[in-house]
Amino acid sequence: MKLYGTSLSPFVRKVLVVLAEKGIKVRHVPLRFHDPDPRFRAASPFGKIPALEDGEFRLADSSAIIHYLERKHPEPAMLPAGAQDLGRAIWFDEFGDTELFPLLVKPFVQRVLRPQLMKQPCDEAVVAKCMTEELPRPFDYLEGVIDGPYLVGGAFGLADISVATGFHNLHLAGEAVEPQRWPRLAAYVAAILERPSFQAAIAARQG
Ligand SMILES: N[C@@H](CCC(=O)N[C@@H](CS)C(=O)NCC(=O)O)C(=O)O
Repeated sequence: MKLYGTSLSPFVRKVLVVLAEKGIKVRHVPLRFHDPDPRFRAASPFGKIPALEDGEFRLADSSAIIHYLERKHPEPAMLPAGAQDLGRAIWFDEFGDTELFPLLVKPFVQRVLRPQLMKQPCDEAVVAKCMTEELPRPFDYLEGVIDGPYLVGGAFGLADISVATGFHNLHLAGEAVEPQRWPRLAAYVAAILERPSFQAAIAARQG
């Protein structure tokens, strides 16, 4: 099994965490999005990362890949069994991918990607607006729904992975959740990112 994509991507990190939790051996190819590698492009029609190759089978998209892995390697489960818990886990996955990620990545793009990869200056106004005006709304939401170590069904799973993954990029940009304002969220994120599977995914090759 081969996984394409640098571990700097929060979406690639989601899959790396699931692979580590399930103990699945993988060959990690840490390329960047839009890499011309033909095998990668065959697995990811739009050049996005992550993409998976499992024998002749190819699949793109972190959530699609995780659902595939869950069926193929059910233990330990990353998705809950009950209807309501499953619905909520899929909600948090979607929330992480579409509401949280575009905001958490902004400071990372400005402070890390622009100077290092694009050779462009950081726009600190974008970072300040994100931290003071844009992120507080999803942070308030999360502060209100966190009532234990895990988001859904009393067990670690996809919901936690999708919500927590982008916070590592926020940290790489030198920002973090203010513990005085969002104490539950700050403690939750710290504990999830400390898991061995997350630490292994963070340490995986960046390319
Ligand atoms: N929904 C996709 C999103 C993947 C994605 O947008 N990855 C970024 C890197 S973090 C990418 O490849 N961007 C290139 C592009 O948008 O064309 C997933 O969950 O895998």
